[in-house]
Amino acid sequence: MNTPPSILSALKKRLHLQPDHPLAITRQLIESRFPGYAYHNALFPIVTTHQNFDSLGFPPDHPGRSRTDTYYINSKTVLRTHTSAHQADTFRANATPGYLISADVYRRDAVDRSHYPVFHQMEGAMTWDRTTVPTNSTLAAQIWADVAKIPSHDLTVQDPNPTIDADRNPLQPEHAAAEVEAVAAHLKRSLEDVVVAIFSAARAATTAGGEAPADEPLQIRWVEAYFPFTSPSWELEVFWQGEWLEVLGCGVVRHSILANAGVPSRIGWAFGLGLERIAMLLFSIPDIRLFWSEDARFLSQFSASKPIARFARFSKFPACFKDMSFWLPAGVGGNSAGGQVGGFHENDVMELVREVAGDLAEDVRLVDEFTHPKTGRRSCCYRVNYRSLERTLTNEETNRLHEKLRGTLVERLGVELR
Ligand code: FA5
Ligand code: MG
Repeated sequence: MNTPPSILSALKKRLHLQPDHPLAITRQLIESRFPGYAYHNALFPIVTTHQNFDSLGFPPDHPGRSRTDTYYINSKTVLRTHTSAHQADTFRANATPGYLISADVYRRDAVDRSHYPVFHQMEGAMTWDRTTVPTNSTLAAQIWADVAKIPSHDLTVQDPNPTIDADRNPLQPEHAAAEVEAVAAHLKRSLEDVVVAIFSAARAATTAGGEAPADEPLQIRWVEAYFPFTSPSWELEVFWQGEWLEVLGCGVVRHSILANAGVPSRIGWAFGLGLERIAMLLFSIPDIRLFWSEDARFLSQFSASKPIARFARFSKFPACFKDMSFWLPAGVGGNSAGGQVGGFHENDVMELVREVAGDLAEDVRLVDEFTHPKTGRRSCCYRVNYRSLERTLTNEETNRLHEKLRGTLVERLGVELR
């Protein structure tokens, strides 16, 4: 068990189901682009390691399984790290060819404006039955006919790679290239339709607070990706606030997953998107922590029954940067950002910051690390940016938080402060 109470208390929130919450509005807008699909929005967040990893073909030594990345309840039970944990069961039920699953997911991860340890994903999937094709047609032709039913758009999409690449993005041995080309086209067109719908709603959004509208032209691109449960696979990125922001991963479902789920004759696609990331684009919400705000100045700005309005920021409160430098315990080799060497992992620092400072920590960054030339010991320096979204923090308050954090690092990670 490595799940702190602050995380367990999020289980009952289910923000994606709270009426008028921006995540619920975003979910409903996306659902409206997938008519005829089944929507599952209340699946229980505690799943087995089999559901979350094995059923999807994660190898036994995959880093995603480690205690530094995943919240365990016990050795065989975790807080789901993605909505894909429900793929196998939903394919097995085989109730409708298409489905969407929206849910809260949990990950030990970085602390910054677009990462939070509890967030929400929407999974989508669509499959076709290869045994029910009329004799005068082919499955690929049938799928292309379905592609033609997706509303068209005139957006420029960067998609430079071939659908199939023998090394980087291989065809599965059970599939024919023509089928996969059609499935990939249906997948990409369906998701481009979502992004276009989100952006037209964002463009049309009224500006309540005099905030300058973010009217950069919409730019999106498909990049090759890897997931154990799809091949070929892609990620979709959107250009947002000067950077490419990854909004979803997707691909052609592995045949073995459908076969193990008792539907070996089906072929199709799946995707998993970050609802916060999409909602931030839709409403111009600048920081992922805001979704957890219970402040009426936040919540009252959203209504499912009114047109989309751009979020008007409360005044921006000052940031307060504080550094903490420490020696790793003797014998622990070192740290590279995001990695684990010996017994130390950066996510342990991230989590202690969340535990001590909660949502008052905006962002945590490794700013320096070095190895002492004589002793071989490693030193790290992390910079914490303290900022409240709701008020100005006093000096005493940030000092107290930072001192508490330093003490907690010593106590829990055995580091030596410098
Ligand atoms: C997955 O979780 C795959 N299950 C997606 C998938 C489904 C692929 C079906 C193929 C088929 P990934 O770890 O990249 O992939 O997460 C998916 C999306 O969740 C990301 O693109 C991002 O939008 C969002 N996301 C990931 N981590 C965080 C986080 N810490 N905070 C907020 N959003 C996040
Ligand atoms: Mg990803």
